[in-house]
Amino acid sequence: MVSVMKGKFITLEGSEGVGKTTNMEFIKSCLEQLGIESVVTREPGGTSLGEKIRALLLDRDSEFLDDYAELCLIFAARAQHLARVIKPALERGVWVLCDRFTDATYAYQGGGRGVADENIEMLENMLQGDLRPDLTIVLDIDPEIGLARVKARGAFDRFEQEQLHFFQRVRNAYLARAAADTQRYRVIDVARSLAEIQVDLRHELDQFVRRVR
Ligand code: T5A
Repeated sequence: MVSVMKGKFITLEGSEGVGKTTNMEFIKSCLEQLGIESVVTREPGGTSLGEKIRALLLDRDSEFLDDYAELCLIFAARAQHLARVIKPALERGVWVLCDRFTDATYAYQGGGRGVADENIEMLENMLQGDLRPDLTIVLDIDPEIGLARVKARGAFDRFEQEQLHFFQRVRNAYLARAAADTQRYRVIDVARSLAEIQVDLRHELDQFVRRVR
């Protein structure tokens, strides 16, 4: 169900190195040009507690994390993020641009680790009620290319150390979710130049704004 908040909730998703960070400020500036105030945030993270949890989750030297411990840490960070940042902004009429949200949990913990979707859904319903993103943009690329981009940037974190087939499952999970709900999701091929990608991003944002205004 689409949120009934005053602001709109846009999430940016995709496997590793798809360019979420690179494109987030561009999205914010497109909205600004349309006279829309927005706040940029990320998951895991977005609050002081969430950033501490993020550090635990990404630390490649941390002890082996049980799949359900990982899942619960992610949702603990999300609960705090929803209560302190996302819902207050939406209630004020400010749009929220979030670098990853619950789709990442379905893709990484569900598709990647094999946690059953029903278990993720249970936590999603418990913590979010009927709040879902209004628009989810999935940046899509062959994980081999995405990982090469990340590698060129520096050392891998705990997730990035996974094998290629893990990221193929992550990608497939994103694409399956997008195919099942063409109203909410837009998939953009990012195996292209930034200029080409941003033409598509701009187009999708213009269409979305026209639809919801
Ligand atoms: N996670 C998260 C879960 O498992 N479950 C969950 O529920 C949630 C919320 C951290 C990790 O947490 C996991 C998934 C993640 O592994 P993150 O920080 O969002 O989440 O993870 P990353 O995907 O690792 O973020 P990155 O910062 O590494 O990737 P980005 O932001 O997608 O990519 P970006 O913009 O940094 O670009 C990567 C490199 O590619 C270049 C950039 O300059 C940069 O060097 N680049 C391009 N190069 C050529 N052509 C283009 N078009 C390019 N676009 C970008």
